[in-house]
Amino acid sequence: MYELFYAERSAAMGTRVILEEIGAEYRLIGTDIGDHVPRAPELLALNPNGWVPVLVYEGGSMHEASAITVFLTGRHPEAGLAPADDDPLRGPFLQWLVYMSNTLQMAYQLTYYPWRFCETPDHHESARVRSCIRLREIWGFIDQAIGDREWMLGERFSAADIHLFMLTTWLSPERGHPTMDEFPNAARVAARIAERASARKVYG
Ligand SMILES: N[C@@H](CCC(=O)N[C@@H](CS)C(=O)NCC(=O)O)C(=O)O
Repeated sequence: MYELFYAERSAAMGTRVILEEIGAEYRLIGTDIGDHVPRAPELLALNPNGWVPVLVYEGGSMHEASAITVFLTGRHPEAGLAPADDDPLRGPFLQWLVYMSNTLQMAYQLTYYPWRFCETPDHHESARVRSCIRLREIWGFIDQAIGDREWMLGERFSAADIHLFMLTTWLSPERGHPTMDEFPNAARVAARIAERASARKVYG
């Protein structure tokens, strides 16, 4: 039985979709990650950064959504969510997971939490504007890489597609983010994930 520190609209929803795809037993631990809200001591004990997802498994715990995905898909290979180590698609699988977490998610962080990156509030607007441009660039790179292929890995569906879908749900027009209409290839992949029973259960 897994436990997942969880909040709506967060990266933890993507982890939950993966748990659903695997068919694993899990329990959600709802936690408040609102701006400037003190974090639950139980969350801070496992992730002093105070963010979700945090996955608790027998004998341990971990944070970082992409790492959790590699961990879970490796533990449950029968779910077919990740290419095996000797599959040539393993490289692109890891590449996209890391790219989404260290590049795409960072651009989102800058728009959602500008005070973490700016010395003074008068720089927040500049950070917001620049990070919206950055979001457009990064989604553009992803869209181009997908091209007319079915999934991020070409013909093979993987947990990377679930991450992509999860990250489309963070786009916020009121923050001036681009919309998925600008990235039809990525939008196509996301739409196919949205149809899956796992995603409907979590996001429905
Ligand atoms: N690098 C982390 C970031 C996760 C993250 O950004 N979580 C957000 C919700 S989507 C969060 O908990 N934000 C609250 C905070 O950063 O204080 C990961 O990939 O798991």
